[in-house]
Amino acid sequence: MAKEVNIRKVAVVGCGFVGSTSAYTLMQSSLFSEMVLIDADKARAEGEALDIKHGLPFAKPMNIYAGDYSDIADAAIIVITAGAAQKPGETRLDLVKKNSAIMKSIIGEIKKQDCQGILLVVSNPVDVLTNVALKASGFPENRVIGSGTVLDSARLKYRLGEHLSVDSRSVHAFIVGEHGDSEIAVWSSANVSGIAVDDFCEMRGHINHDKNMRAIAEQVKNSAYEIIEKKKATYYGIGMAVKRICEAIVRDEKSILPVSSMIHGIYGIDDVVLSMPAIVGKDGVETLVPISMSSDEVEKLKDSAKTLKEVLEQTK
Ligand code: 6V0
Repeated sequence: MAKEVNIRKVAVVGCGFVGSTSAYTLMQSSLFSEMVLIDADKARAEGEALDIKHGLPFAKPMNIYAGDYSDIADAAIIVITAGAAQKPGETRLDLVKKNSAIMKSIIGEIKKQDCQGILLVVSNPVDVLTNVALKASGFPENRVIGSGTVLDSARLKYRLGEHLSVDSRSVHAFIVGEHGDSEIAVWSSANVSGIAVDDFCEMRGHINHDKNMRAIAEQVKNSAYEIIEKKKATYYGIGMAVKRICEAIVRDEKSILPVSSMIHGIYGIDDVVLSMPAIVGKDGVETLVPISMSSDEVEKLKDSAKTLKEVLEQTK
């Protein structure tokens, strides 16, 4: 019989840069009282658990340990960050075959435990791997989420906040579609505390909207490549994004986050996993929020869905 879910327990599978940073961020969040770390390299998981534990006297008590798959049976959230990372010059989609095989093997282990928790996929290409995880696990669609464009949207908010000299938390803007090269910045609904982004730009003395917005969207899209070029991996921003998604789930916040999930029939897009704003709470994705998009943005979203479907085909 399936073990009852412990809402205060999280598992992190894959303890490289992203997994260990997510674990460190989760330790500081006080969201959980138990965290199990799993990695193909057991010594790595043990080392990370030990290192993170030494921060506990400065945080809240918590049981952190390196374990194996039998320890995840009652975890409320299983964060999957295992896989090969993007190399300089390599697109996220180049990683697809390598990481699909890893994902299938991990899901096979998770299935054996009859878990009732939520799968939060972070490994790239995240949309494709969330799809792989969904199909391989047989879990209901609401319980299989990808971190999607939560990170990209944060990068966009950050850049816009910087451009407009305003707190990035007052910027409301989404990147949707693929977490990657075909992602779309939804300018048509972007606003700063209810003021349309173009109007706010004018208020701050910026007049060249189209040029500026295009440049900002490009910077956001290329920021992972830039960081990888400079420091080999990205992990702080995604660590915070993982914490934010876990928070929405554990506290049943019903927050609107652009996580990656299975799409059925939005703008004619069907049976593909990509990011759209969604209400996220204790059951994972509760429902999608169909924000208004211009016809040009919708066309780009359809192209993004097509790209993802084609890549998914390559995994078969
Ligand atoms: P890393 O530092 O190489 O860590 C990967 C870890 O996975 C290593 O510790 C491996 O031992 C472990 N691993 C490999 N295979 C298995 C397995 N079968 N079971 C358990 N553990 C395994 O990579 P890094 O942490 O930098 O990146 C991890 C993944 O996150 C990559 O796919 C990145 O592309 C992806 N990212 C996703 C982001 C997002 O926004 N979704 C952002 C940044 C990175």
